[in-house]
Amino acid sequence: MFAAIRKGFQILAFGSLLAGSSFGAILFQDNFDAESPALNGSLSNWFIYRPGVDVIADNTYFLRCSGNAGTCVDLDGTYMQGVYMWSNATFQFLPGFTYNLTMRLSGNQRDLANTDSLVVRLGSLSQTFDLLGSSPWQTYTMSLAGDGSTGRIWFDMRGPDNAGSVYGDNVGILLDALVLEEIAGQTDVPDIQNADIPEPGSALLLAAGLGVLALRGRRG
Ligand SMILES: [Ca+2]
Ligand SMILES: [Ca+2]
Ligand SMILES: [Ca+2]
Repeated sequence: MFAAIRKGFQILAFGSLLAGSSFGAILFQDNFDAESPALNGSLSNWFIYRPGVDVIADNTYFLRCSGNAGTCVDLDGTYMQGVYMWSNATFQFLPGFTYNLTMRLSGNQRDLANTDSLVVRLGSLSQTFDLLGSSPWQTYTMSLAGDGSTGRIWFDMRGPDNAGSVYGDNVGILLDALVLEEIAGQTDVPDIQNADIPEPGSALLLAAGLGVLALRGRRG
C-alpha cells in the first residue's frame, strides 16, 4: 500500500514537471480536412443530434479556416438552430492523468459585433466560450483531471439568435484542429492521497511568517 502511494507521489511529481508541456499521448484528433464541404453537412467523427453544421472549404463563403487552408466547421448551419453534437468515440478519463482538449476557434467572421456562445463539454467538464464575431482564430484548451469516468466531447452552439423560435442567423463560431491528449500526472487532484500534503509554497510562507513573528517577539 505504501509502495502504491509512493508511486502515486512519483507520478504526481513527474506530472507537475510536465504540466504545460505537450508530451501527452494523443487520444483523438480531427482537423476536418477529409470532410466534404457542404451546407448542413455531416462529419465522420461526430454524431449530429441537433443540426446543423456547415462544412466549409477555406476561402469559400468569405470564410477562412485555421491556417488559411483545408476545411473547417461553422457550428451554426444554414437555417438551423446551431449544432448540438458529440464525438462518436468515448474516452476513459483515468485517475492520475490529465486530459487536455485543445481546439482552434474563430468568431463567426461575418456578424462582427455579435457575440456567439459555445458550450463545450469534455466528460464532466463544461466550459462556455463567448466569442465576438471578429475574434480571430485562436487555440483554446480545456483541462480535465481524470476521475475514472467515461465520456465524450460535446459541442452545443448557442447564441442570442437561437433563443425561442428564432432559427438562427446562419453564422456561428468556427471550429478547426481539435486534439485530445492524455498526460500523466494531474495538476488539480481532489484525491485523498494528496489531502494531507501542505502546499510547499504556503508551508514555507507560514514557516517564514512564524519565524519573523518569533524574531519580533524576542526582540520586542
Ligand atoms: Ca481544417
Ligand atoms: Ca452557417
Ligand atoms: Ca448563430
